[in-house]
Amino acid sequence: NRIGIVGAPITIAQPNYGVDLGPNAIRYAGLHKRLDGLNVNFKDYGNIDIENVGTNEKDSKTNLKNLKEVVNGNQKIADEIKVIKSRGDFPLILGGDHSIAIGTISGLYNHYKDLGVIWFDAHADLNTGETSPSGNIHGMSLAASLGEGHKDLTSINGEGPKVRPEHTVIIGARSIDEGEREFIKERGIQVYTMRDIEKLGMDTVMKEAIDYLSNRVDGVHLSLDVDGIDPLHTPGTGTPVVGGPSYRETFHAMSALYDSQILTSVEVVEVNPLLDNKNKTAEVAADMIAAVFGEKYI
Ligand code: DIR
Ligand code: MN
Ligand code: MN
Ligand code: MN
Repeated sequence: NRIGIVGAPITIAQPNYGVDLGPNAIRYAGLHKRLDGLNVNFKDYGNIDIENVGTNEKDSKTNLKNLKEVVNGNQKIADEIKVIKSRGDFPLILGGDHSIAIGTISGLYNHYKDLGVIWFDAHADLNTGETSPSGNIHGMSLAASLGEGHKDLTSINGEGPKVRPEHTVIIGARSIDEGEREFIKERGIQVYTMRDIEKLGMDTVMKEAIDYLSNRVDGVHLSLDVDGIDPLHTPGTGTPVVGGPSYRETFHAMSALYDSQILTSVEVVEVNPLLDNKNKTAEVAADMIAAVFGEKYI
C-alpha cells in the first residue's frame, strides 16, 4: 500500500534546537526521488504545525522540561497518524526529536490488537520524571508508550500503556541510565546492546528480533533514532554516543526488516541539520529509509 509521509517537527523535548528542521533536511536529501526509484507509491502530507515554544528549565515538581508543549505537539501527531491510518496508508514519520514516538504510537494504538516496537537507538528512552538525569522528554518516550511516567504523557489517545514490554525490542543501546536498567530488568524488555551485536552479529540480531516479534504482534513500528548509528556517519544529532553500529550494519538491519515484511509503520528521529556538516545525517537517514522500503546494493 501507499506510504503516507508526514513531518513531526518537535524540538523542545531535547536541549538542541534545530531538530524541527529534520523533516525538511531528510526531504532535501532526496527522499522522494529515492522512493520513486523504488517504484513505491507515496504521498507526502507535509509537516504538522508544531509550536516549539519552550525553555531549558526543569519544572521543580515534575522534573520535566516543557511538558505541556510536548503533550500538545504529540496530541497533534497522534491525530494526524490516525488520519493517515484511516486512509489506509503506511505511516512514515520524519522527526523531530524522539518524544514524537509518544504521539505516533498513541495514534497507531487503536489500529492493532498488539503493536510491536523496534527501538533502534543508542539510548533506551525509558526514563521518567523520577529517574531522568536531564528532564528531557525525548529520553522518556518509550517509557511513556509502555504506560510509565507523567499521566499527561501516558494518556494521549486513551489512558495507560500503548505497547507491552514483551512486544518491545531495543537495538543498539550503549548509554543506559541506572533507572532505565532497572526498568528493563523488571519489565522484561528485549535489549540488544552493542555488546550483543558484536557477539552475535547484526544479521543474527535482526533474525532473532524479527522471530521474537512476529509470533506475538499484529503490527510492528520501527522507531529509528539516528543517534543509534555510529556518530562517525551521523554527526548531526544532539546526543551522539560513540561506538554504534556502522552504516553498513544499520543498512543491513533495515534490509532485513524489509525482507521480513514485518513493519507496518516507520519513524526516523533526531536529525538536527544545525549540528551537521553538509546535511550528512539526513543523507544517511534517507539511505536507511530507502533500505527499509527495499533498496539494495547491487
Ligand atoms: C538520557 C539521554 N538518557 C536522558 N537520552 C537520549 O536524558 O534521558 N535519548 N538522548 O535519545
Ligand atoms: Mn531516542
Ligand atoms: Mn538516542
Ligand atoms: Mn501478545
